[in-house]
Amino acid sequence: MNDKAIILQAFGIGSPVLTTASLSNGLIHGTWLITTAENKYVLQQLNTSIFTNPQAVAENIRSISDHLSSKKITQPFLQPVAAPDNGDLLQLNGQVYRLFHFIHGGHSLNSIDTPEQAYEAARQFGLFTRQLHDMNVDQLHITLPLFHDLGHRCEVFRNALREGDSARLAKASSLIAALQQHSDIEQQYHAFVANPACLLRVTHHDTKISNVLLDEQGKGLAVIDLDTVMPGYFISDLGDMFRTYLSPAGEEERDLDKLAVRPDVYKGIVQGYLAEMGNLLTPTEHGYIYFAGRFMLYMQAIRFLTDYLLNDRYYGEKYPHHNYHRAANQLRLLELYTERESELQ
Ligand code: GN1
Ligand code: MG
Repeated sequence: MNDKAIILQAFGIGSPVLTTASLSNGLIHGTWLITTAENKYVLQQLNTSIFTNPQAVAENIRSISDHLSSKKITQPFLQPVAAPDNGDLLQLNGQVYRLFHFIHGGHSLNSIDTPEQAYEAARQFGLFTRQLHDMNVDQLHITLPLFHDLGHRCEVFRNALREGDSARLAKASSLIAALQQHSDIEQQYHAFVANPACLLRVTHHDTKISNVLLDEQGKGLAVIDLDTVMPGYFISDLGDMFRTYLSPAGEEERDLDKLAVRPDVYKGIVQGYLAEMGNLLTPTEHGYIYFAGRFMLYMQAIRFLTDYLLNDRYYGEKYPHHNYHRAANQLRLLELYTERESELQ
């Protein structure tokens, strides 16, 4: 019996494992599609150095799943398989695993080609927050403290400017200076969170396109990867869609001339998100729609650059200076986005 079959058996699934295929394209966990004689499952080995409290993550996913079940919605959603004696987690040979029922009839994309795809994806993330609107956000654990707290990210960045690797600080000097041109984003962020009309909601916090399932007709089916679902602000979800959908070339692209901001995709994202959330957002929040993109691009550029200066502790690197190039990419996209402000607004 291979290791995946042993894990499934430990989850109480005796049906023989026919195939296992790696599904990983995220940076954090290991993910496999497991097909048994009777069913399909998604197995994940959790990265517990990033999610140091996997139990809290599992409890959040269970609360959301239970809340959606209680609403008798017809749309599929992510359902964890209970482990025998430890909530939804299985500990085996020093590793932590979880298992989900596979959502049938869905596929995910790795990039956005059309405004319609952007609309469908954005609508799914809007629907997710809307369907959980009547859930008390305080019921959710904060699984990654300060995750999208831009003030905190900027503090850590400023610390890296003092204590980071000196050769890397020298290499990144013009990138650092160019990023500092956008420090107004931090002030705007503080004004946003201090405003009582900007509300904490059930927020996904990782709205990249591969986290949405579409059906065969290309219509939105479900959102997946609920690890970072926590109380948060709509600018995180909307902003990460701008960050990851607007450009035909993604965050790994090193040829910065391939980056672009597509206004028709911007429109698709906004219309899709507002189709679900338009009535729930406060008038003040409506005024921060464009800002959401600046917020997330700036924060991701800062996160990659901080990691570069601190020798890639968090994201790792697949080639020399990888996080430098990722940061340069996000900064360039931020500049392109900022140039088109009046048109996008
Ligand atoms: C990480 O592993 P993945 O791709 O789901 C990160 C996100 C970043 C993203 C950048 C928990 O997400 O916040 O935006 O990389 N997730 C965590 O590619 O740090
Ligand atoms: Mg993720």
